[in-house]
Amino acid sequence: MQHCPIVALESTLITHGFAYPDNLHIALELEHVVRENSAQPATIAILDGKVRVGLTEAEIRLLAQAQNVRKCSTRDLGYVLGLGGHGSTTVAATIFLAARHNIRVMATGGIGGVHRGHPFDVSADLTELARTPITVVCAGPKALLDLELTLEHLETLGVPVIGYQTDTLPAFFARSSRLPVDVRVDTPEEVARIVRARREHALPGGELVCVPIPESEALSEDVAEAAIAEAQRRADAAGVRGAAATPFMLAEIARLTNGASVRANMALLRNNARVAAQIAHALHALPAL
Ligand code: PSU
Ligand code: MN
Repeated sequence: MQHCPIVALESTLITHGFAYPDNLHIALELEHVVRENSAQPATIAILDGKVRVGLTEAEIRLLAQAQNVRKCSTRDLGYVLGLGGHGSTTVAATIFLAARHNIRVMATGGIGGVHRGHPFDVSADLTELARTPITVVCAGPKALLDLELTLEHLETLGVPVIGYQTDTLPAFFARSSRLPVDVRVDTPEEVARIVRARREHALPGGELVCVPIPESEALSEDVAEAAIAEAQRRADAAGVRGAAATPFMLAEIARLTNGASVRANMALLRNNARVAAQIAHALHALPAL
Protein backbone atom coordinates (compact mmCIF):
# COMPACT_ATOMS: atom_id res chain seq x y z
CA MET A 1 0.00 0.00 0.00
CA GLN A 2 1.27 3.44 -0.88
CA HIS A 3 2.13 5.77 1.99
CA CYS A 4 0.74 8.83 0.30
CA PRO A 5 -1.97 8.74 -2.36
CA ILE A 6 -0.69 9.32 -5.88
CA VAL A 7 -2.37 11.15 -8.75
CA ALA A 8 -1.20 10.28 -12.27
CA LEU A 9 -0.98 13.11 -14.81
CA GLU A 10 -0.73 12.75 -18.59
CA SER A 11 1.99 14.27 -20.76
CA THR A 12 0.24 14.70 -24.13
CA LEU A 13 -1.21 17.94 -22.91
CA ILE A 14 2.40 19.12 -22.46
CA THR A 15 3.57 18.15 -25.95
CA HIS A 16 0.39 18.49 -28.01
CA GLY A 17 -2.25 20.27 -25.90
CA PHE A 18 -0.61 23.64 -25.18
CA ALA A 19 2.13 25.69 -26.83
CA TYR A 20 5.37 26.55 -25.04
CA PRO A 21 5.60 28.13 -22.43
CA ASP A 22 1.95 27.65 -21.41
CA ASN A 23 2.53 23.89 -21.47
CA LEU A 24 5.42 24.12 -19.02
CA HIS A 25 3.53 26.39 -16.64
CA ILE A 26 0.42 24.25 -16.53
CA ALA A 27 2.36 20.99 -16.13
CA LEU A 28 4.27 22.38 -13.13
CA GLU A 29 1.13 23.96 -11.71
CA LEU A 30 -0.78 20.68 -11.84
CA GLU A 31 1.97 18.96 -9.87
CA HIS A 32 1.82 21.83 -7.38
CA VAL A 33 -1.97 21.57 -6.97
CA VAL A 34 -1.72 17.82 -6.30
CA ARG A 35 0.97 18.42 -3.63
CA GLU A 36 -1.05 21.26 -2.07
CA ASN A 37 -3.82 18.73 -1.61
CA SER A 38 -1.45 16.35 0.19
CA ALA A 39 -1.05 13.84 -2.62
CA GLN A 40 1.93 12.97 -4.78
CA PRO A 41 1.86 13.80 -8.50
CA ALA A 42 3.23 11.35 -11.08
CA THR A 43 3.45 12.78 -14.58
CA ILE A 44 3.89 9.86 -16.95
CA ALA A 45 5.88 9.78 -20.22
CA ILE A 46 8.41 7.74 -22.21
CA LEU A 47 11.90 9.23 -22.13
CA ASP A 48 14.64 7.70 -24.31
CA GLY A 49 12.55 4.59 -24.80
CA LYS A 50 11.91 4.05 -21.09
CA VAL A 51 8.68 4.27 -19.09
CA ARG A 52 8.83 7.08 -16.53
CA VAL A 53 6.18 7.26 -13.82
CA GLY A 54 6.94 10.58 -12.14
CA LEU A 55 9.08 13.17 -13.90
CA THR A 56 11.54 15.64 -12.42
CA GLU A 57 11.07 19.33 -13.13
CA ALA A 58 14.01 19.18 -15.56
CA GLU A 59 12.34 16.32 -17.44
CA ILE A 60 9.05 18.24 -17.64
CA ARG A 61 11.02 21.20 -19.06
CA LEU A 62 12.66 18.93 -21.59
CA LEU A 63 9.31 17.54 -22.77
CA ALA A 64 7.78 21.02 -22.91
CA GLN A 65 10.48 22.21 -25.33
CA ALA A 66 11.23 19.04 -27.31
CA GLN A 67 10.08 18.96 -30.94
CA ASN A 68 10.26 15.26 -31.71
CA VAL A 69 7.97 13.69 -29.16
CA ARG A 70 5.50 11.08 -30.37
CA LYS A 71 1.94 11.34 -29.05
CA CYS A 72 1.40 7.85 -27.64
CA SER A 73 -1.93 6.21 -27.24
CA THR A 74 -1.84 2.60 -26.01
CA ARG A 75 -0.82 1.08 -29.35
CA ASP A 76 2.01 3.59 -29.86
CA LEU A 77 3.75 2.65 -26.61
CA GLY A 78 5.44 -0.35 -28.23
CA TYR A 79 6.90 1.76 -31.04
CA VAL A 80 8.68 4.16 -28.70
CA LEU A 81 9.59 1.53 -26.08
CA GLY A 82 10.98 -0.74 -28.80
CA LEU A 83 12.68 1.77 -31.08
CA GLY A 84 13.64 4.50 -28.60
CA GLY A 85 12.98 8.22 -28.43
CA HIS A 86 10.55 10.29 -26.41
CA GLY A 87 6.81 9.71 -26.18
CA SER A 88 4.08 11.66 -24.43
CA THR A 89 1.17 9.64 -23.11
CA THR A 90 -2.51 10.28 -23.83
CA VAL A 91 -5.15 9.38 -21.26
CA ALA A 92 -5.21 5.83 -22.68
CA ALA A 93 -1.46 5.24 -22.40
CA THR A 94 -1.22 7.10 -19.08
CA ILE A 95 -3.86 4.96 -17.36
CA PHE A 96 -2.38 1.77 -18.80
CA LEU A 97 1.00 2.59 -17.25
CA ALA A 98 -0.40 4.14 -14.06
CA ALA A 99 -2.56 1.12 -13.21
CA ARG A 100 0.46 -1.15 -13.58
CA HIS A 101 2.18 0.97 -10.96
CA ASN A 102 -0.80 0.59 -8.62
CA ILE A 103 -1.94 4.19 -9.07
CA ARG A 104 -5.69 4.46 -8.65
CA VAL A 105 -6.51 8.00 -9.76
CA MET A 106 -5.61 10.11 -12.79
CA ALA A 107 -6.42 13.75 -13.59
CA THR A 108 -6.71 15.26 -17.04
CA GLY A 109 -8.58 18.05 -18.84
CA GLY A 110 -10.87 16.23 -21.22
CA ILE A 111 -10.71 12.65 -22.36
CA GLY A 112 -10.88 11.67 -26.02
CA GLY A 113 -14.06 10.27 -27.56
CA VAL A 114 -15.97 10.17 -30.81
CA HIS A 115 -15.15 12.97 -33.26
CA ARG A 116 -17.93 15.06 -34.81
CA GLY A 117 -18.79 13.91 -38.28
CA HIS A 118 -16.27 11.03 -37.95
CA PRO A 119 -18.11 8.37 -35.95
CA PHE A 120 -15.33 5.84 -36.58
CA ASP A 121 -12.65 8.10 -35.11
CA VAL A 122 -13.11 6.86 -31.55
CA SER A 123 -10.34 7.62 -29.09
CA ALA A 124 -8.55 4.64 -27.55
CA ASP A 125 -9.09 6.53 -24.26
CA LEU A 126 -12.54 4.92 -24.19
CA THR A 127 -11.42 1.34 -24.82
CA GLU A 128 -8.53 1.61 -22.37
CA LEU A 129 -10.84 3.01 -19.68
CA ALA A 130 -13.11 0.02 -20.24
CA ARG A 131 -10.35 -2.43 -19.25
CA THR A 132 -8.10 -0.55 -16.83
CA PRO A 133 -9.11 -0.21 -13.17
CA ILE A 134 -8.48 3.47 -12.47
CA THR A 135 -10.60 6.54 -11.76
CA VAL A 136 -10.14 9.32 -14.31
CA VAL A 137 -11.12 12.85 -13.29
CA CYS A 138 -11.90 15.17 -16.21
CA ALA A 139 -14.18 18.04 -17.23
CA GLY A 140 -16.08 15.74 -19.57
CA PRO A 141 -14.91 14.53 -22.94
CA LYS A 142 -13.37 17.41 -24.91
CA ALA A 143 -16.24 19.59 -26.14
CA LEU A 144 -14.92 19.42 -29.67
CA LEU A 145 -16.18 15.82 -29.76
CA ASP A 146 -19.63 14.43 -30.38
CA LEU A 147 -20.64 14.20 -26.73
CA GLU A 148 -23.82 12.23 -27.32
CA LEU A 149 -22.03 9.51 -29.32
CA THR A 150 -19.20 9.50 -26.79
CA LEU A 151 -21.67 8.82 -23.97
CA GLU A 152 -23.24 5.99 -26.01
CA HIS A 153 -19.82 4.38 -26.49
CA LEU A 154 -19.03 4.66 -22.79
CA GLU A 155 -22.30 2.96 -21.98
CA THR A 156 -21.61 0.11 -24.42
CA LEU A 157 -18.15 -0.30 -22.90
CA GLY A 158 -19.56 -0.42 -19.36
CA VAL A 159 -17.73 2.68 -18.15
CA PRO A 160 -19.63 4.55 -15.40
CA VAL A 161 -20.00 8.29 -16.03
CA ILE A 162 -20.19 10.04 -12.67
CA GLY A 163 -21.24 13.69 -12.43
CA TYR A 164 -19.30 15.44 -9.67
CA GLN A 165 -21.61 18.04 -8.15
CA THR A 166 -23.58 18.07 -11.41
CA ASP A 167 -26.57 16.25 -12.95
CA THR A 168 -25.41 16.84 -16.52
CA LEU A 169 -22.28 15.97 -18.44
CA PRO A 170 -19.88 18.94 -18.30
CA ALA A 171 -18.88 20.24 -21.74
CA PHE A 172 -15.22 20.98 -21.03
CA PHE A 173 -15.06 24.78 -21.68
CA ALA A 174 -18.71 25.13 -20.64
CA ARG A 175 -20.29 23.82 -17.43
CA SER A 176 -23.03 21.74 -19.01
CA SER A 177 -23.82 19.84 -22.19
CA ARG A 178 -27.41 19.33 -20.98
CA LEU A 179 -26.90 15.57 -21.46
CA PRO A 180 -27.67 13.65 -18.26
CA VAL A 181 -24.95 11.72 -16.41
CA ASP A 182 -25.60 8.24 -14.97
CA VAL A 183 -25.27 9.32 -11.37
CA ARG A 184 -24.52 12.43 -9.40
CA VAL A 185 -22.21 12.50 -6.37
CA ASP A 186 -21.26 15.46 -4.24
CA THR A 187 -18.22 14.32 -2.27
CA PRO A 188 -14.91 12.49 -2.86
CA GLU A 189 -16.10 9.86 -0.36
CA GLU A 190 -19.08 8.96 -2.55
CA VAL A 191 -16.78 8.47 -5.53
CA ALA A 192 -14.56 6.26 -3.39
CA ARG A 193 -17.54 4.13 -2.31
CA ILE A 194 -18.56 3.52 -5.92
CA VAL A 195 -14.99 2.64 -6.92
CA ARG A 196 -14.53 0.34 -3.99
CA ALA A 197 -17.82 -1.45 -4.67
CA ARG A 198 -16.80 -1.94 -8.29
CA ARG A 199 -13.41 -3.41 -7.33
CA GLU A 200 -14.97 -5.57 -4.62
CA HIS A 201 -17.35 -7.10 -7.15
CA ALA A 202 -14.65 -7.45 -9.81
CA LEU A 203 -16.41 -5.15 -12.26
CA PRO A 204 -13.84 -4.55 -14.99
CA GLY A 205 -12.33 -1.24 -16.04
CA GLY A 206 -12.32 2.24 -14.62
CA GLU A 207 -14.65 5.12 -13.88
CA LEU A 208 -15.02 8.56 -15.41
CA VAL A 209 -15.62 11.37 -12.92
CA CYS A 210 -16.79 14.53 -14.68
CA VAL A 211 -16.26 17.86 -12.91
CA PRO A 212 -17.66 21.10 -14.37
CA ILE A 213 -15.20 23.92 -15.00
CA PRO A 214 -15.37 26.55 -12.20
CA GLU A 215 -18.17 29.03 -12.95
CA SER A 216 -15.92 32.10 -13.08
CA GLU A 217 -13.64 30.51 -15.67
CA ALA A 218 -16.21 28.93 -18.01
CA LEU A 219 -16.62 30.10 -21.60
CA SER A 220 -20.13 30.97 -22.69
CA GLU A 221 -21.70 28.08 -24.57
CA ASP A 222 -22.19 30.23 -27.70
CA VAL A 223 -18.57 31.39 -27.82
CA ALA A 224 -17.27 27.86 -27.28
CA GLU A 225 -19.65 26.30 -29.79
CA ALA A 226 -18.91 28.86 -32.53
CA ALA A 227 -15.16 28.36 -32.15
CA ILE A 228 -15.48 24.56 -32.13
CA ALA A 229 -17.68 24.53 -35.26
CA GLU A 230 -15.26 26.78 -37.15
CA ALA A 231 -12.24 24.74 -36.00
CA GLN A 232 -13.96 21.55 -37.18
CA ARG A 233 -14.61 23.13 -40.61
CA ARG A 234 -10.92 24.07 -40.85
CA ALA A 235 -9.80 20.60 -39.77
CA ASP A 236 -12.06 18.96 -42.37
CA ALA A 237 -10.95 21.39 -45.08
CA ALA A 238 -7.29 20.70 -44.27
CA GLY A 239 -7.92 16.94 -44.19
CA VAL A 240 -6.61 16.61 -40.63
CA ARG A 241 -7.49 13.19 -39.21
CA GLY A 242 -6.72 10.74 -36.44
CA ALA A 243 -4.15 11.58 -33.79
CA ALA A 244 -3.48 15.00 -35.35
CA ALA A 245 -7.13 16.08 -35.06
CA THR A 246 -7.20 17.01 -31.36
CA PRO A 247 -3.97 19.10 -31.33
CA PHE A 248 -5.02 20.89 -34.55
CA MET A 249 -8.48 21.70 -33.22
CA LEU A 250 -7.22 22.90 -29.82
CA ALA A 251 -4.76 25.27 -31.51
CA GLU A 252 -7.45 26.63 -33.85
CA ILE A 253 -9.91 27.12 -30.97
CA ALA A 254 -7.22 29.01 -29.04
CA ARG A 255 -6.71 31.37 -31.99
CA LEU A 256 -10.46 31.82 -32.56
CA THR A 257 -11.10 32.71 -28.90
CA ASN A 258 -7.99 34.92 -28.53
CA GLY A 259 -6.57 32.61 -25.89
CA ALA A 260 -9.72 32.42 -23.75
CA SER A 261 -9.98 28.66 -24.43
CA VAL A 262 -6.42 28.19 -23.19
CA ARG A 263 -7.17 30.00 -19.93
CA ALA A 264 -10.36 27.96 -19.48
CA ASN A 265 -8.47 24.73 -20.23
CA MET A 266 -5.87 25.60 -17.57
CA ALA A 267 -8.53 26.46 -15.00
CA LEU A 268 -10.40 23.20 -15.44
CA LEU A 269 -7.15 21.22 -15.30
CA ARG A 270 -6.19 22.80 -11.96
CA ASN A 271 -9.67 22.11 -10.62
CA ASN A 272 -9.55 18.48 -11.77
CA ALA A 273 -6.12 17.95 -10.18
CA ARG A 274 -7.54 19.19 -6.87
CA VAL A 275 -10.60 16.91 -7.02
CA ALA A 276 -8.43 13.96 -8.09
CA ALA A 277 -6.17 14.44 -5.07
CA GLN A 278 -9.22 14.50 -2.79
CA ILE A 279 -10.59 11.32 -4.36
CA ALA A 280 -7.19 9.64 -4.00
CA HIS A 281 -7.32 10.47 -0.28
CA ALA A 282 -10.86 9.15 0.08
CA LEU A 283 -9.85 5.88 -1.61
CA HIS A 284 -6.78 5.65 0.59
CA ALA A 285 -8.93 6.02 3.71
CA LEU A 286 -11.13 3.03 2.91
CA PRO A 287 -9.95 -0.32 4.30
CA ALA A 288 -7.96 -2.39 1.78
CA LEU A 289 -9.87 -5.06 -0.15
N1 PSU B 1 -7.61 17.28 -23.65
C1 PSU B 1 -6.94 18.45 -23.71
N2 PSU B 1 -5.72 18.48 -24.30
C2 PSU B 1 -5.16 17.35 -24.83
C3 PSU B 1 -5.87 16.11 -24.74
C4 PSU B 1 -7.08 16.14 -24.15
O1 PSU B 1 -7.43 19.47 -23.25
O2 PSU B 1 -4.07 17.43 -25.36
C5 PSU B 1 -5.24 14.84 -25.24
C6 PSU B 1 -5.33 13.77 -24.14
O3 PSU B 1 -4.04 13.23 -23.97
C7 PSU B 1 -6.27 12.75 -24.72
C8 PSU B 1 -5.97 12.86 -26.17
O4 PSU B 1 -6.04 11.47 -24.19
O5 PSU B 1 -5.88 14.27 -26.37
C9 PSU B 1 -6.99 12.20 -27.05
O6 PSU B 1 -6.47 12.11 -28.34
P1 PSU B 1 -7.09 11.09 -29.39
O7 PSU B 1 -8.46 11.65 -29.73
O8 PSU B 1 -6.16 11.13 -30.56
O9 PSU B 1 -7.17 9.76 -28.71
MN1 MN C 1 -9.26 11.41 -31.60
